[in-house]
Amino acid sequence: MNTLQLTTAQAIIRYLKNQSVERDGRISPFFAGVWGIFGHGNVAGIGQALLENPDFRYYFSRNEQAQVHLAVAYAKMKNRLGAFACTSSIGPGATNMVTGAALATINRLPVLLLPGDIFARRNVAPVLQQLESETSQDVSVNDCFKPVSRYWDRINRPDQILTSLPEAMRVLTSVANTGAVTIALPQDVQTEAFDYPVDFLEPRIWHIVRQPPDPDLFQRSLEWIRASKTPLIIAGGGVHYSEAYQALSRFARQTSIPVAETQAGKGSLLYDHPQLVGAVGVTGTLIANQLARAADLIIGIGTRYSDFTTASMTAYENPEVRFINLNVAEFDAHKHAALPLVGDAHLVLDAWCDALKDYQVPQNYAEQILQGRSAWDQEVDRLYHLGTTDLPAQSEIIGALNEFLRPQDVIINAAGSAPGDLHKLWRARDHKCYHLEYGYSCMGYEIPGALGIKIAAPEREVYALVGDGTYLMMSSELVTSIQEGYKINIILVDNHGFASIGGLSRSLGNAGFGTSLRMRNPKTGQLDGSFLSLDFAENARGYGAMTFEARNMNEFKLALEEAQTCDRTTVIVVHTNTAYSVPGYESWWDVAVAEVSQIDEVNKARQDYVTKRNKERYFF
Ligand SMILES: Cc1ncc(C[n+]2csc(CCOP(=O)(O)OP(=O)(O)O)c2C)c(N)n1
Ligand SMILES: [Mg+2]
Repeated sequence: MNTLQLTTAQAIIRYLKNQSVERDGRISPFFAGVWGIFGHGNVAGIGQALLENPDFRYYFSRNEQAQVHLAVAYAKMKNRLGAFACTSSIGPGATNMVTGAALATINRLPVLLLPGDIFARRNVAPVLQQLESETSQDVSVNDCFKPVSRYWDRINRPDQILTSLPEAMRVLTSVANTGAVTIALPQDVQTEAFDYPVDFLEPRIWHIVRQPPDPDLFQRSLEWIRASKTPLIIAGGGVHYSEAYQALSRFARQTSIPVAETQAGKGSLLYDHPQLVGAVGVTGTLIANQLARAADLIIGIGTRYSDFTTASMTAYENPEVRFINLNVAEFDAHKHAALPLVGDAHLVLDAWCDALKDYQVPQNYAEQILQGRSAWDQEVDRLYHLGTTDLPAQSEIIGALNEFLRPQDVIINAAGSAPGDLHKLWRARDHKCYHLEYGYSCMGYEIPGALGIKIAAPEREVYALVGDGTYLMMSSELVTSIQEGYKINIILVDNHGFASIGGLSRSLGNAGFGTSLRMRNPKTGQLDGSFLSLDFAENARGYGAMTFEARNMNEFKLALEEAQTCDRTTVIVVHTNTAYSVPGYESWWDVAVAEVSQIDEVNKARQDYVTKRNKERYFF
């Protein structure tokens, strides 16, 4: 057997750069490189290996959590056909990645995490940053990754990567099981040499499967669809990952079945598609929520049915409603006692098109869809153009962005009041123009995420809509965007704190307590003093960004135009008026309210809560 003597870390990097994926006859390298921050736990191991392999690019992030966000956004933009690895030192560098790992796994997006770990050779323990245990020497902080990883391993001998890395690749390229993969790398093992089989380091192509459905269940799905008078498709992220856009569009046109979209599924159809009824659920459109309520058949395609999609299980009121779940993951396919069609969305939608040539929704239903769509279009126009002259509404900011961006440009967001507004209001004119991380809804995802998208698709302009709360939590990758020469655009909405959680707090009788950016007030002892005086533009300028500030719509539109001419990252700080919030449209979200309280408003909110919770359903 031909072998090559390498350190564990050198072998890992060589292996990673030789992995490719293939789908529909197209082959591409799987890894675009490694993001990392060096410390003593990886600098002389993985760091040394990266130095020796300049053709496998090392990217230097500011924060380990952010680098995972960045990697995940890249993978999402690539519809999971590409990914990054992330290296960290041991201890805090490693645990900083745990949040990113959870986000990746929840959103079913691939990322390979290579946290440094404590010495496998234990004689020098406890090493700097080691968590000691009295009951085991086989515990480190990296055990925290176990519940948030789809595959987890610790490499205690150099030869273990021979079996571990192929497992990592199997999971990363699995359509049903992908997510965060964590391979913890003890600091000493990274540097130990071993004679690796040359075959192990040869190029390898992983086929991304398109799984056909079970034939019997497929036949039954045809019967269920034919029997349905008021079906509704809910398109989730799976439509993107299967790249089933054309198939879905054709099926919806042919049958006139309306299509609603989850956050991850938005962009499955373009906004002018005649069957698209828009967002569904808590942040849904009026027409989509009305159709969901009355539907006798929900066809979920690539959706996890989060509580935002199901309106906390209150969305489907028809006593006869049943579900067909088309999903690559058996786990999701079985939700809500559905007919579980485990398979690829593209394949099944094509097969439905062929088999259901005789099916059309009833005429009156088709008309309801048309009318609902046109009424919604007017509502969006209204919210885009409220006509403020002073501090604008967030919906106007979104409208101006939607009208300014080219179809292929990307809007990204994850947390705050913007996800709901964007879900309802964004008009998608390109399948990949809308990027919402709403599985984990993690504040801080937006700026690193924007950079990940830009690296995945440099030909597109990327605009991150970022709350002031979110900006304060994680703004540092602005620096990385400048370092790497990738221009991203930040629209920073300054509304003095958490408009979203503040509104939620007030709606539940809690007076917005602790949700605005105010000084501690010596008189009350509370955080109800004057607003913090924050100059976000000054802050971003310090990072090297081009900055603009707007206090009305005219200034905002002007800033957008000026930012477009800049050759590097831009930040537009726009001050808004939260009084003009976008309403909800006949939906509900279960946020538990105190059962007893000394505050009248809380007791009232509780009564309302108990009534609404009664509408939550189980499906057996
Ligand atoms: C990391 C993280 N911490 C806390 C939350 C809970 N949370 C959701 S939205 C929000 C406030 C966001 O404030 P901001 O970014 O200013 O957006 P706005 O609500 O003003 O639109 C918080 C704290 C979260 N989603 N992510
Ligand atoms: Mg805010």
